[in-house]
Amino acid sequence: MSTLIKGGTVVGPAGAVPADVLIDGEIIVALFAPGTAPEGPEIIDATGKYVIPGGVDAHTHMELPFGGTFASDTFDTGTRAAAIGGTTTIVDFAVQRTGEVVPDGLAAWHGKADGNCHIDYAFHMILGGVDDESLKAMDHLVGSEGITSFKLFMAYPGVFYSDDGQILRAMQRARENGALIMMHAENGPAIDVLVKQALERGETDPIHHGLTRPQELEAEATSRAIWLAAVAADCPLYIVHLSASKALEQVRHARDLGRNVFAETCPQYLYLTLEDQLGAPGFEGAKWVCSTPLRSKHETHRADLWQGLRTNDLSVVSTDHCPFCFKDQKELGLGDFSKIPNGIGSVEHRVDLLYQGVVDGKLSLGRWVETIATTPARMFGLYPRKGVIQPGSDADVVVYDPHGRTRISVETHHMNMDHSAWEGWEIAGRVDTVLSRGEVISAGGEYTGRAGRGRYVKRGLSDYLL
Ligand code: DUC
Ligand code: ZN
Ligand code: ZN
Ligand code: ZN
Repeated sequence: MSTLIKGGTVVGPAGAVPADVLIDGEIIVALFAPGTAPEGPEIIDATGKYVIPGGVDAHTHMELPFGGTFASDTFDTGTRAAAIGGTTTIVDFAVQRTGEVVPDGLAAWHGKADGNCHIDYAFHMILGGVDDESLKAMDHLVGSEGITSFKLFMAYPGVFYSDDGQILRAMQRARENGALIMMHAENGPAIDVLVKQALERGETDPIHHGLTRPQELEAEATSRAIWLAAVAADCPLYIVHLSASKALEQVRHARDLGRNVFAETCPQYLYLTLEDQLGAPGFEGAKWVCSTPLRSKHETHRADLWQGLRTNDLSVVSTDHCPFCFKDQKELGLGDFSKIPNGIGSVEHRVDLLYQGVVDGKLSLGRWVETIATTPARMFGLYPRKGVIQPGSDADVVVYDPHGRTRISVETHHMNMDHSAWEGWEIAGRVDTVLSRGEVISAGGEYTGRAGRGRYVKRGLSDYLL
């Protein structure tokens, strides 16, 4: 079956051009100057709208085990919400839990995801312990499983944490097998000291989560990761969920030196602040507990992050979608902020939230598409199958209405969460129609996809490997 998306403006990193997009089956087969396409195919009218590659969210955590509970979105609920919000591929983090072997962690993740996803999905692997066995498993994942990126944690001693020696070994191995190392860059042992001291002073409210994770400890870990990667023969390094000006400075400096260092930020750091959390009554601030934490509006973070996106010192916007309900989940931290599960859920809103940046004059149209779709696809070995509208690519396409508006609320969102960190936000733009591999799965607010239609995608090596 063939479909023509007609009358719209196709947007990619290089800018916007009026064109009609012809899809045959699951694949984009041609672009035509307006009005020059052959007659016959089914028409999707995109007049007055943007036609963009489906979003690629390279950082999600469906069902992540954390602090004695699990992230509240399953692969079913989470990928459905993603799809409705214009994201057609996620890269989720499979987890090797500490004490578990990598293949068991991976099998468990396929067990959660396979047959349940509404859109295509791929995995990174969190290494919960770096040793001879996991390093060997890393080679196997890169060579045979389509998993070409590995996340390590400098935070959370005793849980996911790797020490500097383990990090160096994993980086050296990545340099050999072509993988990318993703880093949660916060100095965990130092944070643990601050947390303990705060609790001893009786400071138990959610706000102390952020206050005990100062940006200096993010910057220090970011810098340390950058230098460890240098020692590992310039292993490519990707800093996840970068939140703060001083950490960005480290990345910018490394990139100015020509180092193969990349970073992502997330919508919450571009828009939300510590003061949003402070303003919430009582324990409600727990809704904004995430790591890295939200930063103060009185400092330069948000403006610096937007600038970093423009200058490409920040290459990607992912959500770090890690939803927990308030009831029974966030509430685990009543009386002790350190027991609040860390995470905010936004997988449904990333495309819209970043379009608001275009409207606000903070991001160009081309850069919008590049940071939410094209670069994540290239960074994580999904390109040109994903992240671009060109002949031969999967027909993952979003028709985006720049004149529409989106209101975010727990009443209307599709994520499995009993609250929204973005409650009441009114933003410009609206996802109109979503195609995943040629199939219309969402149109005009009506969802027609189904669980199980999403396929596991084996990824190649990063385009950014040198
Ligand atoms: N880091 C993440 O990337 N996600 C959730 C929690 C965390 O610390
Ligand atoms: Zn295998
Ligand atoms: Zn992290
Ligand atoms: Zn994460």
